[in-house]
Amino acid sequence: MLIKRARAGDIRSSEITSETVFHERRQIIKAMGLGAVALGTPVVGGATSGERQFYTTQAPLSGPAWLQNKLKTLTPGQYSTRESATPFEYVSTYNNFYEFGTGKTDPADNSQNFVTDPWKVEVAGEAELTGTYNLEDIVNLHTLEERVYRLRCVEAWSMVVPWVGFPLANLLKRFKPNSNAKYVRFETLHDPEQMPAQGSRFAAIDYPYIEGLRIDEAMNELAFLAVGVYGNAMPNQNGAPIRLVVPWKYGFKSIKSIVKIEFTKRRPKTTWEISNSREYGFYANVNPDVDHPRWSQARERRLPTSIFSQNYVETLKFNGYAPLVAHLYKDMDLRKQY
Ligand SMILES: Nc1nc2c(c(=O)[nH]1)N[C@H]1C(S)=C(S)[C@@H](COP(=O)(O)O)O[C@H]1N2
Ligand SMILES: [Mo]
Repeated sequence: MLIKRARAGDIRSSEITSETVFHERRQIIKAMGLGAVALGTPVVGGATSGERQFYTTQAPLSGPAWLQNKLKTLTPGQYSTRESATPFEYVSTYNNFYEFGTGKTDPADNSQNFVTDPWKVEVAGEAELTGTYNLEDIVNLHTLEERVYRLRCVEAWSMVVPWVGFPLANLLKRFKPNSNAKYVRFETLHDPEQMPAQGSRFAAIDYPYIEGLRIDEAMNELAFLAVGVYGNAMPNQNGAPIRLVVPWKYGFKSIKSIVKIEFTKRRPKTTWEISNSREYGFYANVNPDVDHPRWSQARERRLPTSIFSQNYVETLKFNGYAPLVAHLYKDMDLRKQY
């Protein structure tokens, strides 16, 4: 069953990110008695000046009706960077989503018919409650907030993305993980009919895509489940209908199009670690002091770049989120546990 409807990917960025929109929203936020300082605290993620913005949309809301209703209640969240967001047209056309191809524009080109509604998520493993749930029932329990986070890819490019979603910890706690739950494992949909690269004998990585976090990492307030960007539903190429966002780790930890979340005793084997454990570790914390075997991680190209400027910026330890996450690794040698 395929229902044609306008997708976020169909909307021109000029309709979404106009200064007027920001300005109007700021007026509303100020009228609500929330100053820029209240919205921006604590200051993490690089820039310490500038006003924290609320990126909403004037374009028609996309996604299923239940999500559109929910998006109307979107509020600015804590922990947003004050750096300005990368324009929507870059966020939604420069992607890594190997299931739809390995070129940067392949995901946007090849995912437009990807069916993401209805969608079910299974919660399994070491917890009091487990089961399979409609995405709507999961999302409706949470308040949707906007988090403007830096996203640093291991390939040394970066963006700033206004995500829409809710803290991962709020979801996990509902299932009452038991004392054996030491890790959380995430799995992407496996459906070679819809995701052509999954059926290829020459696939770059094993499918389904798997990621994982230690339980204390997963419970950190920055770990986020996103169902949208720029005040609207998640474009398919960005991991619709629900994806993880772990802003202090390299982008590959932020697994897309999640169908299963499992509490485990043992550290899960994750996709990029399986593919090449010398180059990609389980922790994958952003770290300018530990180079990738084939390139430096000391700086990054901040999108948008141009042929005239690669727009290099310095890479920050834990991608600028050290005040909120460095304690998780205080007894670890980050050169060995990369
Ligand atoms: N299932 C799945 N999740 C994935 C990937 C992927 O190929 N498949 N790529 C990862 C990588 S390497 C990055 S940098 C981010 C990119 O997210 P974006 O396209 O929304 O910027 O998604 C991550 N999540
Ligand atoms: Mo990445």
